[in-house]
Amino acid sequence: MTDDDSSHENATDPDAFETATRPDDEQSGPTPIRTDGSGSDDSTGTSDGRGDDLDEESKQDQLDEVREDAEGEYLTTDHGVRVTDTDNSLKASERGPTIMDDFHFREKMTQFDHESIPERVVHARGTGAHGYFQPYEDPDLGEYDDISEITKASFLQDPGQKTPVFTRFSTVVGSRGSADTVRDVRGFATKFYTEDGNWDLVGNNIPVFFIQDAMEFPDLVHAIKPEPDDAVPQAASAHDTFWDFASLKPEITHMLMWLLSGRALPRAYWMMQGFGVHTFRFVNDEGESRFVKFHWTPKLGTNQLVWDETQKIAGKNPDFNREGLYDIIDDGYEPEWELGVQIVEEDDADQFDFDLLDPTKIIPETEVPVRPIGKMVLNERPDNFFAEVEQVAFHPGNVVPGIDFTNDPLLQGRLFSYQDTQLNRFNSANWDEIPINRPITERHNNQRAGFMRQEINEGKATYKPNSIDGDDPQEATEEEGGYEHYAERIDGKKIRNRSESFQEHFDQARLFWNSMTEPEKRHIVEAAHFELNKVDRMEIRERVVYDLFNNVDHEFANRVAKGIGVEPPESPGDELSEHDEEDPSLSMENRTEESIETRKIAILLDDGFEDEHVKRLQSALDDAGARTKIISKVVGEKSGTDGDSVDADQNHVTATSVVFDAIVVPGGSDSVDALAQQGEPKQFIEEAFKHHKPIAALGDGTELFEAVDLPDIELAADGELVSDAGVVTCRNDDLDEFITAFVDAVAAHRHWDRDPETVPA
Ligand code: HDD
Repeated sequence: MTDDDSSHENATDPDAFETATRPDDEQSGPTPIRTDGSGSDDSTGTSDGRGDDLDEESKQDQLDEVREDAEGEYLTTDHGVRVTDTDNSLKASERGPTIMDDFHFREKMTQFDHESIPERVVHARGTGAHGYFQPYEDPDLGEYDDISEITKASFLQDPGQKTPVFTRFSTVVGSRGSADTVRDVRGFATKFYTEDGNWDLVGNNIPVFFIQDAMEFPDLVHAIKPEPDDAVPQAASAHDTFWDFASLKPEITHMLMWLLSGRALPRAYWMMQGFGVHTFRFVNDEGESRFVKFHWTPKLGTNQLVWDETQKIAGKNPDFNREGLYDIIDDGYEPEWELGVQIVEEDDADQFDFDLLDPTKIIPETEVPVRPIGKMVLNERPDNFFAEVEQVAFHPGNVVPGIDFTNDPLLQGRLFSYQDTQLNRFNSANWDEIPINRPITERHNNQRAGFMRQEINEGKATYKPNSIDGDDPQEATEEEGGYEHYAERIDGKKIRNRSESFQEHFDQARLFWNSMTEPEKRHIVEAAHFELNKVDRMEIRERVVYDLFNNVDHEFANRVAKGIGVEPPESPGDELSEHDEEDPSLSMENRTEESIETRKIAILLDDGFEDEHVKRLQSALDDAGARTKIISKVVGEKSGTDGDSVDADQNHVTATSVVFDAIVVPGGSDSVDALAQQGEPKQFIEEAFKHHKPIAALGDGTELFEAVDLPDIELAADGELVSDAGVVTCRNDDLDEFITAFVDAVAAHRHWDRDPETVPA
């Protein structure tokens, strides 16, 4: 509660803003915050200007003012002079030297020489899209009736209002040109262009972090980036310096468990969760604060790739996740996430056996449920990658009234680092004027100079107080939308150390391990084998097993040790707490969804396929929102047994099983015979099987499955449909039954109940 409660009394009353006036001058008060970017002198603006005229398109309308379309236009210099020839430099005689008069050459070359900016020191590789956020009509807030009871953030109040957003997804470690499918954390950063200014939720797809204090961030990043002497390896944690650092930092253990799991190999950006990671504060207009954790939950489930597959995709299509996002938006699908919050009363903060300010800890959902409060939809790709995705600049310090910080020492350090890093990237404090970073709300202050200043501020006085310009721009009161920091009481001595409450490091790592299914545990163990076998120094491998993993789970430590040449520890670690708690929300297997929307399905065929099979499959899968591609030896027209034809979209030179979610082989003896003569279709099937993907065959297509190695799988005999561990085969004419079984298998995403160990693909 702030000292002056009365200062909050009008904050939820929209009319309060309409009548908000400067304290000393009833008549000439500042125009209330506007949202249409059209200037403060528009007295026809609706009501208080705080939302009535803000909608999904507001940011796009603003960007339209700077969009440029060259269609049908003349080529000009940067200064607007039309150009007659852009291929030949101006020379003194036909074979003579280029001369200084050639302003077009100099300009073209200078622009080119300067067209790269420093890549982000972390999260360099990414992609982004526009969309909107919309609060839910009736969020399930548990004991609270209304969201205004917990936060005054105005963009969260009205279910009728859509707030424009721009979201950038990224990997962390790799350079700008590195592959998308590496084992890494994914960044999940959203800029909300709210009526109260920009809020940046700069999170990750993993809810905890490696370290507890921002002071350690440069060390962490130096350790995980390519090693300094040879700049190897690119975009990978599997090397000595990272594991050396990790082995000496027990607080990293919880994060390692997530990093070694399928979470670090998301199938798609729209199939991963997002987390604000830190505990933040919600503040209501009574000035009351509650702790909050932010969660993004994807509508299509949280799904992963498998390791062998990711490595192959990195070669076949290094842009897999980037391109995938734009492909589905182009296809008309609008990826969606639910925003949820975990809310903890200030008085309850001490009830947990960990510190809410420790970013290596989650609040288990078994203890505090996630309350859904709204949704985000991404529906528009950028027009220009550089202008939008590269130049978007996030900053956790960008908050709006109703959202505040806590003393999490990692968050506190971030509040400095992001502003600083943007100065390095843009070489100017005016990076906030770049169109993608500008708020929709108006900006008025006395910062009016610096490199690349865009705005032209009128007036003489660039200081406060001033009498020359009527002391404008004015400070706002809290009721007028001014940001008031939560008045947290702080008592204590200045001290450089780590709180006692931050000292327990293994309980939640164990909770994570306990909550995994056996296939998920196997994934973690195999990932640890890969990572640690890449570490040359044996003492580092030993420290990871003995000092970290053996304090999580003894059996886990043993399984890892056996695969990396380390003597398995005889007894559990000294710091192991043998709790057997689980949290089902941690397992990705509990987070798949029924829908097959956006899944990519390959139909393998050749001339002589069963027309009916292909027609029915294409229309059923299309109706369910999946995307099908026909793959054949040669692209172009393929004819069916009944005289119909289809066009093969891709051949085996460019198509590979790893970029598909599922595979189906229709019947038709000529088609199946042709496929059986080729190596690639068989490799397609075996590889998809090895990666636990749904595969299906109809009629004669089943014979192709018989010709490959699918260990312990039952295939359909005459007149049957068999669905065994995601392998669906059918030898009867009931196409409906087959399609239902196949769609179910695709919805399950991956089938872990197979043993593909012996399959060589
Ligand atoms: Fe950070 C970028 C997420 C800790 C310093 N961070 C960056 C991005 C994301 C995160 C998603 C990319 C934003 C974009 O797409 O442009 N960072 C996190 C999360 C953290 C975290 C979830 C822990 C909870 N970061 C963190 C710390 C520091 C930084 C402790 C330094 C004290 N992060 C940066 C940075 C970056 C950045 C160096 C690089 C590019 C940028 O900021 O804009 O300032």
